[in-house]
This record gives sequence, C-alpha cells and structure tokens, in this order.
Amino acid sequence: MRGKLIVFEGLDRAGKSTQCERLVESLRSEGHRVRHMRFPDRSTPIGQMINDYLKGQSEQEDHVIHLLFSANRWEAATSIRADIEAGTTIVIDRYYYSGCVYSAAKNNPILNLEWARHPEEGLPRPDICIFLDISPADAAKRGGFGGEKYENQQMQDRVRQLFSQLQSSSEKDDFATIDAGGSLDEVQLNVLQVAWRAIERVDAEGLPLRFV
Ligand code: NYM
Ligand code: MG
Repeated sequence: MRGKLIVFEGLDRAGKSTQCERLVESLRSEGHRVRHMRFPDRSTPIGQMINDYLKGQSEQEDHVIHLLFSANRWEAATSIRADIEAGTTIVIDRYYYSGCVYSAAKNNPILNLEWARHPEEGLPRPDICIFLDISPADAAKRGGFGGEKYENQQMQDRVRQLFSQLQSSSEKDDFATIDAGGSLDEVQLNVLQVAWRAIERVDAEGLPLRFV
C-alpha cells in the first residue's frame, strides 16, 4: 500500500507544529512508517534565502520570494513522491496552500491567488489538508506576534480570509477544518479521526496519489 500525504495548515499560532508532532507519534506507534516535514525547509540553500527574508535580513521582490517558497517545495517533490510510492506516509507542517495565501495576502496587483497557484501545479497533492481553525481573538490569547515577516494583524486577517476562499474553491474537498480553539488533547482527538478516515479511504478505494 502506498503512503499517504497529510498536510497541516492554519494561521501562525494555530498549533500546527504541536499537532503535527502528535500525529506523527500516533501514526508511528500504530506501526506506520512516517516522515515528518515542514515548509519552508530552511535547511537547504533556497530555504536559507527564505529564512533571511522572513527574518528581515534580506529584501526580495514579491514574485521572487513566492517562487523561492515554491522552489523549496519542488526541491523536495521527487523524494516525497518516492517515499509515498514506497509506503511511507508524509506529514507536512504547511504546504502550497500557505504558499498561495501568504503571497496573495500582500495585495500585489499581479500576484493574486490564481497567479500564486501556477508554480505549484504538478506537486504531489495531499490526500487531506487538516486546517486548524483559530479565531483571531483566540490566536491573540496565545501570545504576541513573533518577529518574522507576515506576523502582524493585518496580514493574518487577510491570510485568514484567503484560506476561507481556498476552502470554498474547487479544492474544497481536500480540506478538513478542525476547531483549534479547544485543548491540545481535544484537538488531537479530532485530528486523529480525520487522519484515520483519510488513510482508510485511500486504502479502501485504492486511490492513487494525485497531483496539484
Ligand atoms: N510561508 C510559508 C509563506 O509565505 N509561503 C510558503 O510557501 C510557506 C510554506 O512562512 N508566516 C510563510 C508562513 C509563515 C512563514 O512559516 C514561516 P513557519 O511555519 O512559521 O516556519
Ligand atoms: Mg511562524
């Protein structure tokens, strides 16, 4: 059986990293082979350019940084596909949905959601994207913004709006939205149920890996 591609998305401070780790642990303890990834992957040369940009240590034109984020996924795409074909499930903290909405949230006159999606076409498509939904008020309770680019109220509001636009697009069936306002254990239980359902569906129906 092939591995599955499971992605977490959501605003900054929605709890993606924690829930991602918990899901990886649960699946491993059930005997699944699991690879845990995150984007941006700051360890590669392209990822280091992204890191410098996010930390305010370099400037990049809007389209350029958009394409670097996309290239950072493409440089991993072959190994993602190979692992899935070899039976390893991949759990990723952010993927091309973040790529589209954060860039489009800048209100650049050319770089809208449609433009932003083009470089992502052909990437392995998630079997499920678990969207951890948090209200701006709950997010604010989890502490102040960090110091990275995009971590401000105006961007977060636009990102939230664009995520909901994606979730009512032709890709809406790829999303499972979970209320991330509950306790870690409550959220984890919901995440596990969604993940199990997605895994069982792929196996029961013999669904092939698809591409964006
Ligand atoms: N981000 C992330 C993008 O703008 N485009 C992308 O393609 C991806 C994957 O990077 N604020 C943004 C969203 C985050 C920031 O991510 C860093 P993280 O998960 O906080 O390390
Ligand atoms: Mg962050």
